[in-house]
Amino acid sequence: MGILLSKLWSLFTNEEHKIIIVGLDNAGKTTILYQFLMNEVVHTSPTIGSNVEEVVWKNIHFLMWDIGGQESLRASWNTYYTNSEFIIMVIDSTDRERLSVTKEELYKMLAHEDLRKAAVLIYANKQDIKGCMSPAEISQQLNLTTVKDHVWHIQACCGLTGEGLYQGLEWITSHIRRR
Ligand SMILES: Nc1nc2c(ncn2[C@@H]2O[C@H](COP(=O)(O)OP(=O)(O)OP(=O)(O)O)[C@@H](O)[C@H]2O)c(=O)[nH]1
Ligand SMILES: [Mg+2]
Repeated sequence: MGILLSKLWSLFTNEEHKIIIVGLDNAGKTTILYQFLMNEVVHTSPTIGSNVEEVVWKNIHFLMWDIGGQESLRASWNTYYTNSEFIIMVIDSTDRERLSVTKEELYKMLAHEDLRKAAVLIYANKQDIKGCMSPAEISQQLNLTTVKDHVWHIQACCGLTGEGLYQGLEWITSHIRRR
């Protein structure tokens, strides 16, 4: 009964869930953030620093931090980690050359104390481009099945059309409800 009441309480108090959106430059993070906010494609330029927006979906409030992915900015990603419940890692599925760099960044994050309890949603973005890597291929290259200390999920998507984005958010939502 106590758990039920506290769940109901959290639904009505509009408690905010902090999400950090990370990934290499040009992956599509800002495009995805504004798809969630406005359901449209905005013109983006490389993010210096971060963008933060509140997104409400199915009555759940998310505070989404979109962090610049350029190499010089990656060292400061950790300043955003505190209280993050979810990591959304966006991958440009055409960028085969840099998947190993993404992998390095992912495992660095998973080992970080502040993200110990964070769940990870990986967006295999740019699925509209012919010849891109499939989620299965990305998952294999990143060795995701060996990740046991974090809950994770990989979702194919297209930031331009919005396809797959809400399926990812649905996974996040169901994770929140299960807790
Ligand atoms: N074809 C295609 N292009 C996309 C998709 N998502 C984003 N883009 C394009 O990719 C480019 C980079 O997108 P951004 O959203 O600015 O990338 P970012 O990850 O925020 O990059 P940084 O801010 O530098 O870290 C833009 O030209 C987008 O229009 C997609 O699903 N398909
Ligand atoms: Mg950006």
